[in-house]
Amino acid sequence: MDRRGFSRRMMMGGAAVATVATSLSLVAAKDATSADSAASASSALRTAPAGGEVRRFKLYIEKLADGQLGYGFEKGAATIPGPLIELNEGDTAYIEVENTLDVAASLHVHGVDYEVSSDGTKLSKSHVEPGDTRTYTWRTHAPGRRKDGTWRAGSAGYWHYHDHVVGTEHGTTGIRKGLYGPVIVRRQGDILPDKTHTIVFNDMTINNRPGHDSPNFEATVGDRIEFVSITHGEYYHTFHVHGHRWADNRTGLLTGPDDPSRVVDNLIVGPADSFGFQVIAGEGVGAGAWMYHCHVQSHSDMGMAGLFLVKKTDGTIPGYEPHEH
Ligand SMILES: [Cu+2]
Repeated sequence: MDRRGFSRRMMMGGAAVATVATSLSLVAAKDATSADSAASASSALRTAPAGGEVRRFKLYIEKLADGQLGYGFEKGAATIPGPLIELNEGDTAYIEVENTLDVAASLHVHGVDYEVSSDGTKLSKSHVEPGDTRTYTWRTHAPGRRKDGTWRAGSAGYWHYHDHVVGTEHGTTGIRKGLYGPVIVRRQGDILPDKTHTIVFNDMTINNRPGHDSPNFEATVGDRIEFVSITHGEYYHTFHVHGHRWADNRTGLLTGPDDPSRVVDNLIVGPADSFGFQVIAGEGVGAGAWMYHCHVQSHSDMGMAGLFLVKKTDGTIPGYEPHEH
């Protein structure tokens, strides 16, 4: 256990727990001096279990107070982006969608397996009329060899769902007004984060927030933070985070010293792209108000920028004046 893990446990636990953690941490710290520190940290990692479960979700499609649209797990609780749907390879998800709008809407997903009756398009008559409810079925699978010897990819990945009906037969108005959300399918053994944040570049907004009012995301130094990046709308963007890097592969993490994946801190993205990655907040750089933004200069100048607020364990952020942003 490293110092950051120790400090976080101090903050999270009560005094009695903290005392135990202190003595354990000291022993662990001694061992770590002679061992590889990464190996020491990995002993505390949580990983994704095997899939194969049947999962049931209820999604409400709603109009928000400001006229935008959102998906939510509970009535009156719709958000932009919609809630994260997290599955493990092999899971089947039944998603009951209730459309509370006065126009038809749908749920269309990328990346997972579904029959055309769960496509979420008018073309396949798999939309939801106003006031109606429809259950969409998503299946996922682990990778494996086909009978012909070729390799079939698994479902694991950073995907997303969105409306495909409101406004046009491609859901252009629905997406523009906020009907989208993240899907993560994990493979058994994938490292689980402490927290997941979704950042959607939609036209010139981030998560449909107006320019210069983009969402900020908070973490404490040492937290394992997962970001899901999704793009919608009319434009191309580039996704950039200050002070942190990731691997341009399925998980955003290198699997070992010989993993050939390119390490990046900036990726070009276009409509309906999605990817995700994990960072250790402030690793090697410390606490701070780290910007994330679209790196198309005119876009960042128009407000496509927000903050990854990485706090010290005492809750402070060096050099950060909240009112400056
Ligand atoms: Cu941009």
